Amino acid sequence: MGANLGRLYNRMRYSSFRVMMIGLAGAGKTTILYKWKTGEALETISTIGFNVETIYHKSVALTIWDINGQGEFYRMWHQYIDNDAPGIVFVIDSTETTPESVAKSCTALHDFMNMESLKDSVVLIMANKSDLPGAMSKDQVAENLKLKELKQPWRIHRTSVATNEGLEESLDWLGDELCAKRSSRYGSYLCS
Ligand code: G3D
Ligand code: MG
Repeated sequence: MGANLGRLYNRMRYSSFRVMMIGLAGAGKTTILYKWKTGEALETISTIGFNVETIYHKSVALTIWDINGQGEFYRMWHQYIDNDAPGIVFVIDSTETTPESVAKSCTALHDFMNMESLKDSVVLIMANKSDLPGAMSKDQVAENLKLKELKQPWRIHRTSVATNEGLEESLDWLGDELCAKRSSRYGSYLCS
């Protein structure tokens, strides 16, 4: 009874969205997810399959699916969409600057975002590990990933789990953008 009431209260208090977090292995997806969840930079192990957590941020509840990007597994990301992925988070390791790595990330992002079922989604790009020497600038990452070719609304943030750079701002943008999209479709009463 108490748990049910708690769930009902949360449903009334927060606007809920499903978010898919993708990116190649080692980019920092799982570390970011648990930093958002716990406030700590926890030690991670390679993700087998996926992790899923709900992050409460201001007036939104983001249920974030952190999907394994190892090897060729990224070709299976689409299997998790289930026709409901209004928010996409793409994480890239900004210290991975070799042409092969950049090209692989770029292809993975665009192949994924070109799917018809994601045409109304919004996409947050996290240029992660900004604390490390040699990390690309935001503009370099935007150019390498050809972000201007994305058809969906997008935003890029330089992020670091070590310094906290961009982590809060990333959630701010994602929450605001998802609320704005939903409000424009169903009416402004849904998000505060
Ligand atoms: P993934 O889930 O995208 O595969 P992980 O990536 O979250 O497992 O992270 C891979 C490695 O990157 C981890 O280190 C993690 O600590 C590190 N990492 C993640 N984000 C950052 C960051 O912002 N800055 C720095 N310096 N490191 C980061 P290990 O050593 O465990 O492989
Ligand atoms: Mg992982």
